[in-house]
Amino acid sequence: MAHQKSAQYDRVVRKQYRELMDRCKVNLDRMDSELPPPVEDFQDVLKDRGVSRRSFIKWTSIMTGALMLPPMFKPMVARAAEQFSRVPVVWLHMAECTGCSEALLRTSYPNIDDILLDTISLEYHETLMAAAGDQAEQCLEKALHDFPGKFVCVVEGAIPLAMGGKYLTLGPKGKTGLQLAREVTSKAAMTICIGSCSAFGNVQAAKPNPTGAVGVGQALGIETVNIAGCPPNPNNFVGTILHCLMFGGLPALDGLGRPVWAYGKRIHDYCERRPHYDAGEFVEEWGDDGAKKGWCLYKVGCKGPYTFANCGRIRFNDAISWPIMAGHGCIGCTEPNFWDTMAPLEKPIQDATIGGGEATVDHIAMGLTVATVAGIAAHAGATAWVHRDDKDTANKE
Ligand code: FSX
Ligand code: SF4
Ligand code: F3S
Repeated sequence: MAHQKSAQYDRVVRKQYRELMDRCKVNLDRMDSELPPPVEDFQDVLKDRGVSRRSFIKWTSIMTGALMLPPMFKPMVARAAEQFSRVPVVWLHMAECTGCSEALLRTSYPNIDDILLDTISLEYHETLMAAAGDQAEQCLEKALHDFPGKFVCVVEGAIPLAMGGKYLTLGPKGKTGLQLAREVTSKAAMTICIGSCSAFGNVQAAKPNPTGAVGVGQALGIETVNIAGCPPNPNNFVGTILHCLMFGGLPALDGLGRPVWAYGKRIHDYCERRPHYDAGEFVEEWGDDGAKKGWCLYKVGCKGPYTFANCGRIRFNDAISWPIMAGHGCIGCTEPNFWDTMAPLEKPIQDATIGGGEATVDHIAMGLTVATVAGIAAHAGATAWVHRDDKDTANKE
């Protein structure tokens, strides 16, 4: 009986993937004809940077897996990567430390994600652009004029609301962050919040929050795609744009606006120290024998069991390491209010039970994976995100 059910499930999933594949091809063809022409050919850029064909193919495998797609989608990921630099992007800075831009755009040596981010068509980026003052404002006006309803608005940082938003003013006309964000996001095809400040308020909204900072979605009353993390993993931003190019719509999002493919499971589910947790082997205090043996960091405050993100799976800095591998517990940086509720505690959260809940939580996580497939299928039918008319459909699904 169980065997029959599983065979039936396999058939349904295979059929969904085949249909997705067809839609993906159609969508990529359409993107090819609709996006602005590339400044440079992507394959030439890879060659100039010394990236071999083999490395590129390896990257497509990793990215396909990260997006929770089967290997048959590798050529589609490669095609979407070639279109990546043609997506017009307007990048706004609100209240933040610019760590998100640093994490995304500065690396010691480039991998494919970095090259994609280097070649991204940044029409406006306050930190990186050479222009200042009136000139910078003109760049923004030009981008809004040239790509109405077709650019991606990326927002970094929270929006202060106290005193009518005057804790943050920008540009020669002294617009508040609130005014600027409202003006630009209302003309964008979609708004991506990069980092937990932009997504949830984060550091700027930590108690006592004198500036009244909140996340972009809350400040503007709009739906946003939240690439959470302080800073977020560049891979999750790149993968989300690739997904939009491939399927013509947003990936399935969780209740906090985070793409399920990247934030659908807990840090605890991907952690290499998990066998020690299951065996009851814990670091009791910093520097003890357990710490030297790489045991579980739960008792010294790891918040991995309460934090949803894929850090342990994709790691940082060309997959070299991630916080728990480096020896410190997760501080919950992809979750709302983590500076107030999780980061300062170097012990487990009181009253939070995880032991008896494993089966339930893992069951939910598995359900989310299936929801990803269903979500992609729904979005794939939602037509192109580059069209202003489609914004509502894409954002609501
Ligand atoms: Fe926030 Fe990003 Fe943390 Fe900093 O810009 S998510 S404080 S890493 O830089 O906004
Ligand atoms: Fe890993 Fe932290 Fe979970 Fe321990 S509690 S297994 S260190 S995520
Ligand atoms: Fe943040 Fe925890 Fe990952 S602190 S970077 S979510 S391991």
